[in-house]
Amino acid sequence: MSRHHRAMRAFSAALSLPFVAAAFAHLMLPAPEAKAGASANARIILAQAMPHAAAGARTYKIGNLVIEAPWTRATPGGAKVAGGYMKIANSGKEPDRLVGGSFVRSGRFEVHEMSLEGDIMKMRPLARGLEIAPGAAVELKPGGFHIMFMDLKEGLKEGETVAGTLVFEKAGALALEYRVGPIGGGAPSGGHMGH
Ligand SMILES: [Cu+2]
Repeated sequence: MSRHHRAMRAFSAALSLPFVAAAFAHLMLPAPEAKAGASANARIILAQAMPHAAAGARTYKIGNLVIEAPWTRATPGGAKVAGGYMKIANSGKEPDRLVGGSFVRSGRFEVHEMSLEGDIMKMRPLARGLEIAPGAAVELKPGGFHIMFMDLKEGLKEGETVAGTLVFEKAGALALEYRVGPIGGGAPSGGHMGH
């Protein structure tokens, strides 16, 4: 079993199944506004309320990109991976791509996509990075596109801010801080909330 698979299992265990299902369902079902907006809007992933990140969220700008409310989650004891989330909007005329970055607490930084294969959520690195189309916004969120902080050197605690960078193909590098929200819905042991 690869290092990535182990990391993936640990990450999945940190999420509650109902939450993942809800987040994924949101990603798959276009909201009414998106349907009305014709094909030009088809690539826009609409923002979902993100209560963890709402208070004191920061917005960053670089070139034509606006990065809103970067956040991550507190890690259960010993976890070696965490997800990074934010909304990235591109007001320019050209596409740009999130191609890399860093996070001071982790050894590695990857940009991932998630998809449901059968009953199993799988995630994989995006080889060419994540495209942000002109005039569009992409939300990185649990159950969808996300940044994966791997080989964490130290756990993340709720209420902290942790520095990092994002690197865009055209806009360049941006320094930012992630707010650390609470451990996601599931039991700290990784068990599901089964009732
Ligand atoms: Cu991932």
